[in-house]
Amino acid sequence: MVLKLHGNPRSTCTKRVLTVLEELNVPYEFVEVDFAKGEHKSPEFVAVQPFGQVPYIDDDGFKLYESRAIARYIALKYGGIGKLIPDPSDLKKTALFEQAASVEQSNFDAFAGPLAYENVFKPLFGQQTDKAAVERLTATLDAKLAVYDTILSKSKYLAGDEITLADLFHLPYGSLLAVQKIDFLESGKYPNVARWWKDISGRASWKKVNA
Ligand SMILES: N[C@@H](CCC(=O)N[C@@H](CS)C(=O)NCC(=O)O)C(=O)O
Repeated sequence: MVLKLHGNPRSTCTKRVLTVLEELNVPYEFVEVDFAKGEHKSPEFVAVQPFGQVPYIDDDGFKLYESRAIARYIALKYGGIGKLIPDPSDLKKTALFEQAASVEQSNFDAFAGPLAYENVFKPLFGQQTDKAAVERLTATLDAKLAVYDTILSKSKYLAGDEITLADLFHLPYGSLLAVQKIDFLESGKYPNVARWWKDISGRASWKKVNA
């Protein structure tokens, strides 16, 4: 049975998984979860994803949630050895990959996610943006990307010279920065970041998912 992805096409976390499926040409069926109808809070949904959030996958009866865990599972099962994620038997390469993946969650998502919440999602729901929070988050993200620039001056991608999931994980919230007119990824203020961002955001997989 083909892998089923239960998600919402506008959700950043769903897009994170879709990008990996497209990148690796994995056949899948998309099952749209209707937020407006509250389908993600239904008892059947919460029985699989206890937080009532998208996405989750059903791979021939094996159900898994958390977009980054799903991405790792898909890459290891369908990607072939060493594609987007190192061969698990290579301890040092795997450790460097996990370091980069952790950097994304701790130093990017932790600020770019709340920024998108303030500037993009709150207005959509008729809520007031907290301007002080935006200022604080923007300044922190700026400082974090200065460090990214140093890391990316030494290697092509975050975990070395090969692209991995750790790079792709940045795409959904990274793309929302431009929507907010926050141009740290593109302006050239951080030239190595700009080179890296142009590379990963130009991939056919992401272009398709973000179309
Ligand atoms: N850490 C989770 C986060 C999941 C998440 O926050 N999903 C959002 C969409 S991107 C959602 O379902 N929001 C609706 C809600 O929380 O009620 C993951 O990466 O899968």
